[in-house]
Amino acid sequence: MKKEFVTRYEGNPILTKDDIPYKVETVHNAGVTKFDGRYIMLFRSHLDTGRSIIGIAESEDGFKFTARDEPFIVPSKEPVFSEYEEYGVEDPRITALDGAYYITYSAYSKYGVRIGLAKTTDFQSVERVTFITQADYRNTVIFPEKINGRYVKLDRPHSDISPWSIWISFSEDLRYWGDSKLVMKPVAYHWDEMKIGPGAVPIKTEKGWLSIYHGVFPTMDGCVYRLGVALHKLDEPEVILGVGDRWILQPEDPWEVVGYVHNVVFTCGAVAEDDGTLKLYWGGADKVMCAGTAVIDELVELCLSESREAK
Ligand code: M1P
Repeated sequence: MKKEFVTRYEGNPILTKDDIPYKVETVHNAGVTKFDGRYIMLFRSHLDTGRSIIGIAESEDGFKFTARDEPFIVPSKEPVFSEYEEYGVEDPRITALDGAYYITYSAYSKYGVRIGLAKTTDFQSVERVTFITQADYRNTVIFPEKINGRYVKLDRPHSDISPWSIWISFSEDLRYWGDSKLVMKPVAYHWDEMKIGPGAVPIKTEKGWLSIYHGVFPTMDGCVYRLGVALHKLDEPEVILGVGDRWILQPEDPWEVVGYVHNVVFTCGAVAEDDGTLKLYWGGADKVMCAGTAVIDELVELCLSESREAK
């Protein structure tokens, strides 16, 4: 039997709408980081308007989370931000960088979806920085350190000509981004053939930056969202060293197969531990939060020894 790369936590799902002190319809697609010796989770929730907000939960062990009484990020009332967040804020990713925590999130409005950047140092208050893309971008992750003096991000612009792919961009100041390049594409008749998107903030390993991404396959019964891995060169992250040919996680548990959107596992966060494992967090069927563990070296090895082409 082939190896399972991710071991699911036996207490899944770890957070659901029943655990939230205010009324929400879903709890999913959460960014997670460690802060002050604790795990902090920023999770997306649909309201019964169909629009989303971002809540916050905390944990001692990375599995049992308690949600705070109030959401953490809701659509802004401030000029400029209010215009582009009117339809909701979604899918936060958290990057620890320069002594602060930067949060990228999808901002929805009548103009489309673009990526907002927010910042916190204490997870008590949060300030908007700026928007770092125009419309039709989703799934932005910022690397946790500067590389060759520049900040680096991965994201996924929409395209009708080419399958939706992962791009890299660079910045001197986190505000203005450029030197953009496509780094990875879906592969035809493969589990990720329809579209791919960056998932968790890349994890630094001796052999490269490990990126956990999602890939989508269209079927007659709707799309299936799975997770896979890619390895970027440490000092040239635009170079992909390998992309695991096999997925590492697919919808299998009942709450991953059936939910708000069926057949979805979708990650916005993973936390690397000192023992060489990582905790992986994913939304199940856009409705609940799940967690599991994986061995970092095994994921790196999958990228290097069973690689499919990157583009
Ligand atoms: O419903 C599955 C996912 O669909 C979208 O992801 P993507 O843009 O990559 O297709 C997002 O709405 C995401 O939040 C959702 O989990």
